[in-house]
Amino acid sequence: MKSEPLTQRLQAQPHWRRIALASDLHLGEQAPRTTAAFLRWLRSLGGRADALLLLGDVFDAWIGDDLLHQPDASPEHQVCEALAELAARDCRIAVQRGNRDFLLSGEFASRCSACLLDDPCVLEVAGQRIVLSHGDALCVDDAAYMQWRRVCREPAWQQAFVAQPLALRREQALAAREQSRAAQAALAQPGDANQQEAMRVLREQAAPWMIHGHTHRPREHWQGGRLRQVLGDWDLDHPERQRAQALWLLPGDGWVAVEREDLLAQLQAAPAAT
Ligand SMILES: [Mn+2]
Repeated sequence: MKSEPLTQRLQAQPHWRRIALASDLHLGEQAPRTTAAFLRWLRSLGGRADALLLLGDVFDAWIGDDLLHQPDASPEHQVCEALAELAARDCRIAVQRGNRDFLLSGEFASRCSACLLDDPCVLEVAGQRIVLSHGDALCVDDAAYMQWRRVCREPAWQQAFVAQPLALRREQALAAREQSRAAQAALAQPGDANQQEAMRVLREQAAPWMIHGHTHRPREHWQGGRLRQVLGDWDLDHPERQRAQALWLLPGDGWVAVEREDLLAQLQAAPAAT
């Protein structure tokens, strides 16, 4: 597995007027409705978005780019295809890796004409510096997770993992998901981002504004003139917790407007077939 150059600084083009952001879609075979809804949303963005920034956990699991070598119509293939189609309609696509799809790599990126964002990455738009992050690295209070994160981001660990047969990797990914579900269920309150850590990253990046996902707690946190804005996750597969939202950055002349868009009604109303 070759390591890919990651984008650390994303410079918005001067003509960009509408930038869409989303994260934590957790797409895959286990989420057919969410996947179909996301595909519909991607198709609706052509001509409406100048850029699409996906801040991690687009896929519920990603066991290696070579799964794209399989001749099938898997959700992964469909998403890549839809992203490539959107890119062909003049929408710049940037994808950051999350804690579920941290193995997204160069082949995925070139298949869908996307660039891969480092974490953190700084978006420069209309004179503003905005830190983009998945958000798992901010959960520093979870020592066990932070330890696992260090291990699985090691190139040697990743090379050994992807060297295994696909079927075996699938099993391991499933087991890891079950394990993480059990660990989450055992907690009174699932882990959240650490506010002090977020402020430290903002100071380090000389930026007043951060956008991240991962925690599934969409809201705005203000502290000392700095803003931490959290994206929501998507889920249209469980009737009791339907949700789908995007954040829009609307750059003007030296300023940026922000809009949260609830997509649920629009995506539920559309026919289920893609
Ligand atoms: Mn995550």
